[in-house]
Amino acid sequence: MEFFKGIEKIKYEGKNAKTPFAFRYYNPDEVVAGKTMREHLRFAMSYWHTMCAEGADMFGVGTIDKSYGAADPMEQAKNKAYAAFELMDKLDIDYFCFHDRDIAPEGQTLAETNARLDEITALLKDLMKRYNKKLLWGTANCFGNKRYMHGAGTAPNADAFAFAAAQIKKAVEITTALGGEGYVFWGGREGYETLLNTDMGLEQDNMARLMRMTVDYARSIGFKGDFYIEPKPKEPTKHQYDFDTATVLAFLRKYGLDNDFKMNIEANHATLAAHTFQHELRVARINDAFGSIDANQGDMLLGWDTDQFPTNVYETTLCMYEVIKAGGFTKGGLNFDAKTRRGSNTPEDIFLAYIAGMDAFALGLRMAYKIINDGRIDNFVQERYASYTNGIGKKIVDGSVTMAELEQYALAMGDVTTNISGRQEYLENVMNEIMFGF
Ligand code: XUL
Ligand code: CO
Repeated sequence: MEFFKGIEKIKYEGKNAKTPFAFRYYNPDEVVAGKTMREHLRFAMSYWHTMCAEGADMFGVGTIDKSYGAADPMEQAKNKAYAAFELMDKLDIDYFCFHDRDIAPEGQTLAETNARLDEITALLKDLMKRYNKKLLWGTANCFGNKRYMHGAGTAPNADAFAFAAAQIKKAVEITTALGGEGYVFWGGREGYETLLNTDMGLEQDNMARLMRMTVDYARSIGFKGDFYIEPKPKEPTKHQYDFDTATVLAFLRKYGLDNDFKMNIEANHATLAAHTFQHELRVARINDAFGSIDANQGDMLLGWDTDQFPTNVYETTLCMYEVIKAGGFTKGGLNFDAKTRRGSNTPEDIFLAYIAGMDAFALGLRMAYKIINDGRIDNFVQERYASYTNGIGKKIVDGSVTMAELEQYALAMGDVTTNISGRQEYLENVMNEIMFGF
């Protein structure tokens, strides 16, 4: 059965393409700096937004039907899987990401739920082989069900913790069975609404215990992928413990988990934390914790996670600049954690949205290399710190100077007279020139 009738395979047709159903900048097999664009970008489809979400919001019901011609929940789950692979095939996307509950509906009991997961996992395995698709990462939805109303790993109720552990154990098993290259923790309910009822210390200790157990169990069953934490400051909770990259790094180091986890950075989560997307990527990169990306963009006039498809080429360029500087993706990739607007309610809109996002990242990749090859920005930064390469600066960097010696140096100097301009406006114009100079 064909679910997306009338939509052919999307191909690269270049900037003069005649149809909107074509890539203008994403040319999967084109080599850019020694790797194909496909290898650089490692695009992934998010199962939850693309296959499941029907456009409902806090004020209204869905606007697009995602029942895939079936009423029975398991029939629907199967059709959804067929539709997912048709979509990935037509969009030439190599990877996908899912929560356990996206692929199979919960049953009456945990045992029934797990049996359903096994059935769908077997189907996904077949489809992955048939279509040559891979699992970028899996995760467990430990936030949707009401049992997690107070949290999962950070629940005040040990039974909820136990249930979450059982759920994550299964999610790790199916991720491993499908050869997943990663496993994500995103703590949707792992935070608090008020400190008046919260033992923050115990909650965080318990979260760390759950993560340690997960890593140990996953390794014991042969999981070879990377573990990620996906920072987000708030929503649905008022405060989430995985607030931003810096906070997560402190958490990981406190509990000795820093060698086991990297970051899955989401653009819209960065802006909710009042950071730029580039900031979060930079913090991860300089701490050797860059892993994967949830590609989307937020709306700066709205205070929540709008999960829009990324089309802002400045953002994708600065993102790919950081990715390249981090050495590129290893097991991570660009997962479109993005949904079409509620008013963009046709299957065509889903394809057009992915095309927009993929083209925006293809442009970002091309532009990031242009910036790096141009060299003006990198050279400027290098020059700006040149005083640390000799004289007193070198001694500071080498750790071979004392405060008393620095005092002597300052006394002899009189005052700082060597500050040079930061040239921000010039650098912004260099970026414009590189991106738009014809
Ligand atoms: C929520 C979010 C999640 C994670 C996976 O804001 O981004 O979908 O990516 O749980
Ligand atoms: Co996400």
